[in-house]
Amino acid sequence: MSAYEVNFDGLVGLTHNYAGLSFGNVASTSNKSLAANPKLAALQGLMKMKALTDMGLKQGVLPPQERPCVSTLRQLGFSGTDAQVITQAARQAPEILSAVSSASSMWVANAATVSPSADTQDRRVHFTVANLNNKFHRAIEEETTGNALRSIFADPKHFAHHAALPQQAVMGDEGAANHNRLCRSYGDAGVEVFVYGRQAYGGGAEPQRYPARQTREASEAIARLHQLNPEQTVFVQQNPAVIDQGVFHNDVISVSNGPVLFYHQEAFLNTSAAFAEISRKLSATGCEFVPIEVPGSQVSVADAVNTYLFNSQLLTKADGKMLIVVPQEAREHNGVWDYLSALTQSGGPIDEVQVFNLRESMRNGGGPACLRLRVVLNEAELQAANSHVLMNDHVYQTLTSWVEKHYRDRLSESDLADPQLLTENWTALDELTQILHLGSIYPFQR
Ligand code: SUG
Repeated sequence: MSAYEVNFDGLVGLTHNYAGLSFGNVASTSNKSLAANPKLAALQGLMKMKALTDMGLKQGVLPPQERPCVSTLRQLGFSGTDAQVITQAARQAPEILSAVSSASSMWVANAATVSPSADTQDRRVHFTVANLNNKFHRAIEEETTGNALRSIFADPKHFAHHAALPQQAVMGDEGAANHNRLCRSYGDAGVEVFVYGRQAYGGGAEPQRYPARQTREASEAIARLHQLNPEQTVFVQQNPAVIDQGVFHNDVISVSNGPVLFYHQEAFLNTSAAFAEISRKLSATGCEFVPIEVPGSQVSVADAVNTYLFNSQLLTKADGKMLIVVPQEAREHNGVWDYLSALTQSGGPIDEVQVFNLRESMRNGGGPACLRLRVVLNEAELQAANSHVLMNDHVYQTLTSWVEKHYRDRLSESDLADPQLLTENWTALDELTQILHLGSIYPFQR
């Protein structure tokens, strides 16, 4: 059956700031305390969504979260009015206030793992919300993420929603950022490739410097929940040495689309065994695997981390060829740009590059691919989803005006102590749930 890849981008939240919360994510820690511009960040994201929509691609939007998260602060013992809760937290535990104020849900590649109905036994689209267990500021995203996904994909005839895995390091799960799907075309059965950073039980190689956020145990649990056919599922370990160089998610070192896997030479452990398995399983679905390896001699792992070459989007165009969407940083690096220019002229499947300025998000380690969650939907599933979250001229104009009206153009960590920021958030998000017809998805609305 024919199907579309719909890219749902996370709308940047009103508290976007640089708090240095993500140990192992080089951009996050090295830009700590820089002043951020939430308005610009949100507009940069919307411009990407609009441009891809204008190219005829299907694009949706996912809402930001309620931040600061007062309910988490109350859970941690702060009390009184909402304003008092924030003031107390700012005085007694500024790190905690900072964590519960992060706009990190914008990186929706970490919202959930999604399996299209063509791969699942009950022929429904399956979603498992990521527990994001490795970072406190992200582990508190799961409830609202689940509410948003269940609101947008509501019909149980087409959509199955699973709760996040248990909040424990053994089950550390970072969602679609560590999940690739290979297929002939989107509606065909494909091979789902789960990339994990470590195996919690049974030992094996692990990074020494930075955390491996995804475990094999979590990936296997998701494959079971999604009723995937073991003959169409592959588990591959990410190379621990690249995690130690700042590759905190697999989507910082590889990206897939259709039969193509675009990856760095050092991305995986035991690459040849893994690729033989992928190739065998994919060919059983009638599709030939097309790996495109970038050698370390042309692009180093450090260059990949600094430019986010692999945190790109590979998108299929109307003519069947692929477009690669990269951040401005990849354009500004001579070696990486030379590589991209040669790639698009090589006669291979990727024949066009588009560059976007996403600097506000990039400074926190979030490139084009971090900002989007891929959801493959057939026509009936697309009809069943909430159409108000799909991007078009009207939605773009409405959201742009909404951002212009509600967002600050400067935010630093000290501003998080201002209780007025909470009021601004609630007012804006209440309006947003009406624009996008989401219902009451936020704790403050319940
Ligand atoms: O989880 N950064 C995010 C970036 C997520 C990128 N996503 C993907 N690669 N798919 C993270 O590390 C930084 C927040 C701060 O420091 O203020 C942050 O959470």
